[in-house]
Amino acid sequence: MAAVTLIGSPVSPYVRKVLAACAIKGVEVELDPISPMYGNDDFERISPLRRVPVWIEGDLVLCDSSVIVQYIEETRPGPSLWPADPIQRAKARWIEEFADTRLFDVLGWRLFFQIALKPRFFGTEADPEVVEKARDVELPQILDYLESQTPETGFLFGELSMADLSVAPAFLNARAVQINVDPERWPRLAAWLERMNEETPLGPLNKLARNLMRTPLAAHRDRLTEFGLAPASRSWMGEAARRGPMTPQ
Ligand SMILES: N[C@@H](CCC(=O)N[C@@H](CS)C(=O)NCC(=O)O)C(=O)O
Repeated sequence: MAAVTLIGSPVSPYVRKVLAACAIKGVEVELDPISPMYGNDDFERISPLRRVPVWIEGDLVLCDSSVIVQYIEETRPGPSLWPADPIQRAKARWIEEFADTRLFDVLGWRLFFQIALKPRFFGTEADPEVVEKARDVELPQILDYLESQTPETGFLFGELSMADLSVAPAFLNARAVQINVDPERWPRLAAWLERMNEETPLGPLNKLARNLMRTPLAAHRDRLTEFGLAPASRSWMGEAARRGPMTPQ
């Protein structure tokens, strides 16, 4: 199999999702840890939505974390990334879909992007109405639902699966903007998030993401080796931040 390059900063929950899948399957990748906003013209040619992660393996270019993870599952030996039972597997795929859409809309776009990235990359302040509604109305509804799906012990479907690794990463980004899961109100979810950090490959990746959040973009490549990841031999990073076709205002 050809060497793999993965484009995307581990600050992205979707990139950590793919890196966690690689860790479980023992797949080695070279990483170009760019923020998608800083992708250059070549990046836009291979990622028409200007989004990360992007997987490059020889002539194959894949966009979208779910597509990439499915490809890893189907082409690599090692432990399965999904529950064996078809009913459990279908339910796990729904949780992945919920995480990639509704959960990320609120934690990623309406909280982390608004509060942390918009001012830093585009010089515009967060919209307080968007942030307040996301924090006080939308997020509690999501957390109530996830609490109802979370067991007291173990992982969402018993063994660790992509369901867990799709939901958990964005909570780190939320925590970076002081949005936490109250353990009094959502005890199972809060305890499961601890287990995800302490007992799964997501823990070290979260540590790397926290480190990168405090590091200037230009120095991100240098941090990878400290965390056991290989930097890619080329980069798709451009000069200035640009919005993609689906970046919110
Ligand atoms: N459904 C996609 C979503 C990927 C995504 O939204 N990635 C974010 C980073 S966390 C991104 O690249 N955003 C840039 C933009 O939309 O402008 C996936 O699962 O990979």
